[in-house]
Amino acid sequence: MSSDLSPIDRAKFVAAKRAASYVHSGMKVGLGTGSTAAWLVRCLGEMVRDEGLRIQGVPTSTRTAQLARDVGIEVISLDEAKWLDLTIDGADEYDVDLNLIKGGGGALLQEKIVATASDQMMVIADISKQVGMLGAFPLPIEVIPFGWQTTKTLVEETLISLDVLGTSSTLRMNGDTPFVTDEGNHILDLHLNRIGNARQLSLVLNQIPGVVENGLFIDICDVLVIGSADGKVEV
Ligand code: ABF
Repeated sequence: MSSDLSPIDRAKFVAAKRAASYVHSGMKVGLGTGSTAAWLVRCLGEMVRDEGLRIQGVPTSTRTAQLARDVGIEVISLDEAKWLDLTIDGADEYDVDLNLIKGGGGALLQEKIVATASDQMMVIADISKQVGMLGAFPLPIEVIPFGWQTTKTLVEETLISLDVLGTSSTLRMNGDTPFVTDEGNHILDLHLNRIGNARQLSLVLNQIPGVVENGLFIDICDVLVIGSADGKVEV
């Protein structure tokens, strides 16, 4: 599966492959979204097909649900699962404390709900996602469409009051129209550069009416599996 991969895909693949080795029959597994998580789903699909792995997967997006079904994984809803043994997902950034920025793929809301409903969350990533301080990657926040421009103004005023560097935000677009999440919401990407106090920022953002959730994952990730292009994996 990995012979013709680009260096970056090889790094993602080896991280995903290692993470898949932690999955055993009988487990209920949260399935992340994004290109790294897609490698995981394909690896698990191979294990279902070739090794008789029996798992139930709770996808974090419609595209992951489709891929999981395509590769033969039994898909159930979070309400059917109620609680999960393990969620494995990608990230846009991670720091030394295992705090994350997620949501570049637009699925942060389901990703956060599913990860929080799991005994353990494992993040798979290539080494390029590692940062000293979160914030170089624009922080996604999911907002309801009603009054989104007012919400955007409130978010920017809040950032100014917190003295967060860089205060601009942009509405994520899909061509000529606003990007729409699986929940029917929009995404604002906050260009902050550095997030000094991620915990505080996360709490404050979620208090703004119109904000549904933000892409800071604080104290949610338990384990990092980092892949490199040379095939090495660090856990
Ligand atoms: C999801 O996919 C996200 O939360 C994150 O935004 C993104 C990472 O994508 P990729 O694995 O393609 O780099 O996990």
